[in-house]
Amino acid sequence: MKALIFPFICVILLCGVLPSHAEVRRYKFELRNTSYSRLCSNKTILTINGQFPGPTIYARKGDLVIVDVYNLADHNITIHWHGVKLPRYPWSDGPEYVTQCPIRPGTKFTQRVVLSDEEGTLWWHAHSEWSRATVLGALVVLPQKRDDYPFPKPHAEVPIILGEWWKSDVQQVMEEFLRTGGDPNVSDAFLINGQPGDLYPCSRQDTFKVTVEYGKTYLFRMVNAVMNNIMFFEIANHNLTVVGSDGSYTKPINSNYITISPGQTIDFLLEANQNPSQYYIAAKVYARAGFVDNTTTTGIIEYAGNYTPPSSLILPTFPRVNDTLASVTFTNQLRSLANKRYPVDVPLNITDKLLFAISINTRPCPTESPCAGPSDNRLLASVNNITLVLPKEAILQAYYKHIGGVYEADFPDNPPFRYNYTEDTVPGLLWTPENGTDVNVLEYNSTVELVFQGTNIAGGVDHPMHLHGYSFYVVGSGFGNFNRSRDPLNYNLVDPPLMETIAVPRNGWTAIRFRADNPGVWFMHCHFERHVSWGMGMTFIVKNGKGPNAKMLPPPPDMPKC
Ligand SMILES: *[C@@H]1O[C@H](CO)[C@@H](O)[C@H](O)[C@H]1NC(C)=O
Ligand SMILES: *[C@@H]1O[C@H](CO)[C@@H](O)[C@H](O)[C@H]1NC(C)=O
Ligand SMILES: *[C@@H]1O[C@H](CO)[C@@H](O)[C@H](O)[C@H]1NC(C)=O
Ligand SMILES: *[C@@H]1O[C@H](CO)[C@@H](O)[C@H](O)[C@H]1NC(C)=O
Ligand SMILES: *[C@@H]1O[C@H](CO)[C@@H](O)[C@H](O)[C@H]1NC(C)=O
Ligand SMILES: *[C@@H]1O[C@H](CO)[C@@H](O)[C@H](O)[C@H]1NC(C)=O
Ligand SMILES: *[C@@H]1O[C@H](CO)[C@@H](O)[C@H](O)[C@H]1NC(C)=O
Ligand SMILES: *[C@@H]1O[C@H](CO)[C@@H](O)[C@H](O)[C@H]1NC(C)=O
Ligand SMILES: *[C@@H]1O[C@H](CO)[C@@H](O)[C@H](O)[C@H]1NC(C)=O
Ligand SMILES: *[C@@H]1O[C@H](CO)[C@@H](O)[C@H](O)[C@H]1NC(C)=O
Ligand SMILES: *[C@@H]1O[C@H](CO)[C@@H](O)[C@H](O)[C@H]1NC(C)=O
Ligand SMILES: *[C@@H]1O[C@H](CO)[C@@H](O)[C@H](O)[C@H]1NC(C)=O
Ligand SMILES: [Cu+2]
Repeated sequence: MKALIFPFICVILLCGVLPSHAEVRRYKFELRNTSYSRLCSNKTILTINGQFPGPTIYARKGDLVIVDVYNLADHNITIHWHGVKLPRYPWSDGPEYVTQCPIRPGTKFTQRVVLSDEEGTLWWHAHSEWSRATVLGALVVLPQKRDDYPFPKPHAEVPIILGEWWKSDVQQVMEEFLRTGGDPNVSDAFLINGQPGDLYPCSRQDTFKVTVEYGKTYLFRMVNAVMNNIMFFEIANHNLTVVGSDGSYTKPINSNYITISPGQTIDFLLEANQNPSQYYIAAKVYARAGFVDNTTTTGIIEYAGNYTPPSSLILPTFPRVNDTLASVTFTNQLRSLANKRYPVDVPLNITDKLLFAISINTRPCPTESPCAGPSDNRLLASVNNITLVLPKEAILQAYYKHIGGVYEADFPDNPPFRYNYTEDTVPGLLWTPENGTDVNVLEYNSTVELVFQGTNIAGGVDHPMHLHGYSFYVVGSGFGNFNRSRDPLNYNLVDPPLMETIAVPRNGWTAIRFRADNPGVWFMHCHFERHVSWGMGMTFIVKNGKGPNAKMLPPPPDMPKC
């Protein structure tokens, strides 16, 4: 899809926010019911402009992207610009009932996607129930015109979007597990750029293929848009050089596999340096709990030139499905460039020290309802023992217009009760959380250290935690319980990676730091869709600071209403 591009002239609302080199790019998104055939069966899915994956948005660093979102389907929708900070402008951020009411069928919302320091690969996706399964696409932020990449210019760029497919309607999959209290049905396939690949039925002829020339280097921009799984990714016979993640460059990492969390993006270089032939690109799950789709999605790298194609392609050897060490080892290698051109700015003087315990929980089922969770309980999730219940009004509107009764401003800085979070068997008295719509209020410019502490309530799993409105430095991580006197001594304050999604290891912890200099209302949640549906999320309100450039901008006139 072609965007309309025009130079930036101080448009309504955003004067003074955008740099003078910025361009304005305008896209039209139409949400529609679209018929798609995968795995030998047809179904209707929600798409943007009939495309799956949806259209890629291209922009340069600092541009303003305006997207006119028309809802032509019969389902509520919101769109989130994943990894875009939207300085002082949370109105476009998208999470349903946190920053906005849904765009209802037959209505339109014009979203202003204000880019600032992001550079690299980001993405956009629906942020309403489970519709992000099919409503998503890449958002590529190129360097400014006068700038180069901090690595040799690639011959071409290849988007790779990992996805997940259910033969059933995803809305029904969601409604069913929320009704029964159990786990959602396991998906039927993983996808590379919308295609399951050779190893699934009725899929071979549409397998994603990319042609490469021997001796050339390619930039792959990979997004993990999978709903419920961290993925391992490999290309047979080739090593990969990771150069970026989450819209920020990294020191190069040479590796034969990648671990990528849902929500995360990874940019890597591929040098076409093997015998001209065809090779599998492949992805499969990393997971510690059972009940996972253990299948492998594939695409193909096809060297240009004359050769006899192999009769069958060899799959790369993956780490074992439950190989936590392989998963964590890859993620722990990520480092910022931290040089003169790309400096780091890690907060050193911390004003707010937060510890958030993130748990899967259970609650006894009322006798009358079906109950598919463990021992007659339903599954839930929580942050600091609070299961998020979304309000009927958006929190941002309530905050801006001082409407009471929508949320409470008392989200705790620490778990309400200290216990051995990662104990083999956490006492049953601790398993059932409280309901709440609570926000944690941060002063403008406060410097925050947030430690995510995984717990072993109802079984420990990894949690890919995502913060809206900010990137954060990942300064430390480990297994077991975070120790405030010992663990900070091992922090990386020199070149920590700048991320917006980070997988907290199973029964472990991860420490992040950021400066609260983006006033607004910002969601923070696990990017496993089943976990956020169970309530693993909370909201930060960052107050306005002094001076005109430290205050939230006013809402646009067409903000959807509840
Ligand atoms: C799917 O729909 C197409 C077009 O309507 C039709 O040709 C095809 O036979 C259908 N496939 C299945 C498996 O139902
Ligand atoms: C869209 O698809 C859903 C699911 O198949 C169906 O229930 C609904 O009636 C369709 N709506 C329209 C407007 O076609
Ligand atoms: C989920 O799986 C169960 C068992 O295979 C099946 O009976 C049910 O119809 C599935 N639900 C959906 C929404 O596909
Ligand atoms: C990949 O890297 C490993 C070590 O980093 C090296 O041993 C191996 O030979 C490399 N493989 C290729 C195909 O370059
Ligand atoms: C997953 O599949 C691999 C082969 O691809 C097999 O070796 C392994 O045992 C399977 N694991 C589970 C948990 O089913
Ligand atoms: C991983 O799974 C294999 C069998 O598939 C099992 O032998 C092994 O103990 C598991 N590893 C861990 C760390 O659970
Ligand atoms: C740390 O921040 C506090 C609060 O902003 C300030 O009072 C203090 O002077 C700072 N300390 C250093 C060493 O910068
Ligand atoms: C917490 O539980 C783990 C696992 O059972 C155990 O290894 C550890 O020693 C316990 N920690 C404390 C402080 O009791
Ligand atoms: C969570 O809150 C409930 C209700 O107050 C309490 O019973 C439970 O023990 C708490 N759990 C934890 C881990 O704090
Ligand atoms: C918590 O909220 C859910 C969803 O709104 C509701 O169904 C449930 O009854 C509430 N539970 C308690 C204990 O208040
Ligand atoms: C925020 O803190 C930074 C670093 O201490 C300082 O340079 C800046 O002036 C502060 N901004 C405001 C608006 O207080
Ligand atoms: C769509 O959103 C409106 C506004 O919040 C709400 O009243 C309505 O119940 C939603 N519809 C569905 C089907 O969730
Ligand atoms: Cu989670």
